[in-house]
Amino acid sequence: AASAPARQLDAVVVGAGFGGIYMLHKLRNELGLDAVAVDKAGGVGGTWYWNKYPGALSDSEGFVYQYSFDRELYEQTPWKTKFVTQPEILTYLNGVVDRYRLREHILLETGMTEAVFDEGAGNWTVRTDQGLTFECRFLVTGLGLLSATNVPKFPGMERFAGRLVHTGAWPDDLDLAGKRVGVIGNGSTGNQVITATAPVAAHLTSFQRTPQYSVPAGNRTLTQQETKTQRDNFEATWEQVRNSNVAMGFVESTVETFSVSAEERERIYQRAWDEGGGFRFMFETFCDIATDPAANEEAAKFIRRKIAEIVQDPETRRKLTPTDLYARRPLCDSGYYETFNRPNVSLVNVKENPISEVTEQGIVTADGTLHELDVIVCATGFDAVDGNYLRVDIRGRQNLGLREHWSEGPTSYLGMTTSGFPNMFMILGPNGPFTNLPPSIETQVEWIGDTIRHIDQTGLAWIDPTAEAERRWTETCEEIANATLFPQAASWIFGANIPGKKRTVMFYLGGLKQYRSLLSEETEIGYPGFTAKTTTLTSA
Ligand code: FAD
Ligand code: NA7
Repeated sequence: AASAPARQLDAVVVGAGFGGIYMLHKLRNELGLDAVAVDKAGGVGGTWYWNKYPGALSDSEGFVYQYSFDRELYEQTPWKTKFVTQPEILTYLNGVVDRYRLREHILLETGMTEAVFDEGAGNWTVRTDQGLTFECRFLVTGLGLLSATNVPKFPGMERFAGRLVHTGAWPDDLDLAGKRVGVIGNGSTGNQVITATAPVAAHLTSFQRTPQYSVPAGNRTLTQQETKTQRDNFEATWEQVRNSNVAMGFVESTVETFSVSAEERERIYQRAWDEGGGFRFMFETFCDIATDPAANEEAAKFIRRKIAEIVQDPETRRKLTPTDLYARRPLCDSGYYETFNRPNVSLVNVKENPISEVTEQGIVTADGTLHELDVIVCATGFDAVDGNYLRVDIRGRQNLGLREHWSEGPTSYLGMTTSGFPNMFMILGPNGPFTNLPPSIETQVEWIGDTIRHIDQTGLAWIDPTAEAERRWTETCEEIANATLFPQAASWIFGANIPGKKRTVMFYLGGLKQYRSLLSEETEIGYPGFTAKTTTLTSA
């Protein structure tokens, strides 16, 4: 079919979340390139546009869950509480878009469907579901690592007469007050939805597959003095963040669990429990919870004791108590376990009593019970990291499809590039850092910006990571992951949450400090992991 002529640009950014917004600013306002961003969403904000479910809250503390590239922006950011709510983050990101005059360069409700690299011309041709075509030298994808929703398939789902929603595509018009609500899933998201919804719902049923370890978030209003101190400490904060592992804004512990007495250990756990925060509990208390099974069990036991103290009904307590490793993304909550003491909340263990079907009225479990519901909330997570990449057609050199290239699992060089796909840069691509994300996003956007500048200034047509560099990076990520307990827990961090998905390493667990140093080395040595093509060569 005839289509509109292609629009010529220097760069196309796909996605308008934390990553895409900063990238567009970098390309347009700092590098002076002609660039647009497209997003299939109806607004900017990415994660914070889509996840409008009740209780949606960051689990990074606000003072580090924002950009740091502009001190004035940092000083104006109006976080009121320690952790920040979805509406506040969405407002913030919209403010950023306006501050840097990016809005007119972002095409919303526009999904990229296809991107094809022409080796002779050194160009990407990008097509969208709105019939638009762009030709550009640089393609930057910020498709989101927790963005492609995972909707479970139960027989009869289409028959359900009420509303069936996924937390990552939350509708604007859904009010759960007075409703009979079923929540499938109890990860970070389910934990938040359940806690926020139980007080307003007529009845809430949690359909739980695996019990989770969670500690209090300890969310609270910040005093004026605290806000002032945070702003005054701008430089020290970001210096510390960039030189830490998880980039959460606290100093990670170097103390081994069994190097202190049992009483001291209890005191340290208790202090972390009272202060709040999942990452603090796992990484600020002791240095070996994520690596040493005995240390892990010691921390797990403390949380189990807390669950036993909180949950009144013995059977509910049994179902809520995890027995496996404490080795998923650490959760924190605003009264999750307490919620199960409410008379209007019930808990179904779907491992013992699986969901057999969905009917017009609700969910039927294997024991024959019909749980009558008005709303089914799927808090069932995401096809993480590569999910959105596999939902589009990206073709590199020699017409190689990204889906084929990643048939054994997603790989990259440095979390941002992949061999055979020249001048394509992924923000939070596979095997990028596992941290509080804005500082990693900034690190990547800045490296991508520098690399694009390098390509332009040295007269190159494109650069492409070598297959060898990519293989080595994958091995590095595997080695680091295997030195931790994380691969032993079935979670999205390794692609274990999606039926049929191959379990592979999907993150660089070496920490932000080390990651940044590897990126600097790559640039300083002159991009040894890449092959380059000069503009004078034209043959494909
Ligand atoms: P996203 O914000 O996911 O944006 C990706 C965008 O790409 C989306 O808007 C999507 O519509 C668009 N897109 C995808 N495919 C296409 C396509 N083919 N065409 C056009 N557009 C497309 N991280 C933390 O560090 N701390 C937290 O506390 C935290 N809390 C979270 C809470 C929730 C509920 C979720 C889901 C995630 C959370 N995260 C958190 C992770 C969060 O995703 C990142 O912090 C960050 O927002 C990612 O930004 P991004 O721009 O990379 O991706
Ligand atoms: P998660 O952490 O992947 O949690 C998904 C939850 O849904 C988890 O409890 C799953 O159980 C459950 N689940 C998934 N599929 C099913 C089916 N088919 N039946 C029953 N239960 C199911 O996603 P979240 O959205 O909570 O969090 C993802 C990240 O986003 C989080 O770390 C934050 O950074 C924000 P399982 O444990 O797999 O047995």
